[in-house]
Amino acid sequence: MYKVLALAGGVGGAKLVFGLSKILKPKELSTVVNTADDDIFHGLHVSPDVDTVMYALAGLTNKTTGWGIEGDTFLTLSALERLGEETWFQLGDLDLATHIKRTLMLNSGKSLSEATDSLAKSLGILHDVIPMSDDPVKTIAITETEELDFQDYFVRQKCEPIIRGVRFEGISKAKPTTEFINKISQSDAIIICPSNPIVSIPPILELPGIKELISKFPGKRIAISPIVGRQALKGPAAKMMKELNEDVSSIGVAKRYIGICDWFVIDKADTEEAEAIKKLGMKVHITSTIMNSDQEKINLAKEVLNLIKI
Ligand code: FO1
Repeated sequence: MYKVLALAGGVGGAKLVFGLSKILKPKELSTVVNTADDDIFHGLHVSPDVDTVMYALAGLTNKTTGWGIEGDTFLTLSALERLGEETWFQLGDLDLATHIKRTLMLNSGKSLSEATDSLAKSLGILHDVIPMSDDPVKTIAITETEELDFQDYFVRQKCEPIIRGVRFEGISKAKPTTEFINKISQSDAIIICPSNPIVSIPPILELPGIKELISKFPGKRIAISPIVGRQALKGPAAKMMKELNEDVSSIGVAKRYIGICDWFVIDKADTEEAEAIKKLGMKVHITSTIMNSDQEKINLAKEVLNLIKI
């Protein structure tokens, strides 16, 4: 069997990683996750995308939101609100345990990779989950009037401010994790998950040296579009692309992956975009990319894995 490295952000990426994990054995699948959305809430280090992927692999995901833990309660958050804390970022009681344990490990000198590995093992996850970097990288949304930390823009302000750009603070000094580099050299295929092409995948790709390694990668590189019918499957990707004057389509996403992608997977609804994407130097696979049920996640994972053999 072949070894696959998935690059993922939050909800969309986690869905495909779940599907892949139902087909590939633990040694055959590793996931490198965006950490530029990380932030500190109530003194705790929260890694939303890492947790979204971990909860998906552990079968714990809140099915309504795609993030957080199914059936979680928010008693601690209510108590914090009564004590005068800002509580716009919804941290559930069970979820808080993850952030407390992560913070304890980081405070005791463990790296984010070590803390993630330990949390994943405790949750019974067998497939590797690897943060993109152990160094701090922070996504900043540049709006018309101010610069906002990503979660402030995304959650508190519900992506309402118009953005003029994004930047990843600290990226030029951040090192990709050793595990990330090792997995690139050990893998037969790299899968760029259907995650936000403005804020989830770019921090991973823009870490020093990563784009170069992926552009020279000898195996198959496959990306899946998170845009279907000119709309994002989930989240603000389409709104962000529009505000940045990018083509809000699978073509627009493909343009971001020129030179680092051999196969680009689009939904049947976007069939007429295939020719334009081929002109960007990629082969195109057309299938159903919507992943509402577990079976749909597995089906898309199968389709993507079949491309490795072609
Ligand atoms: N997303 C929201 O829209 N609102 C929230 O209150 C929220 C809380 C939250 C807590 C833990 C966690 O792991 C994720 C959470 N998310 C929330 C999702 C998160 O903001 C985004 O999915 C990612 O940062 C973007 O990929």
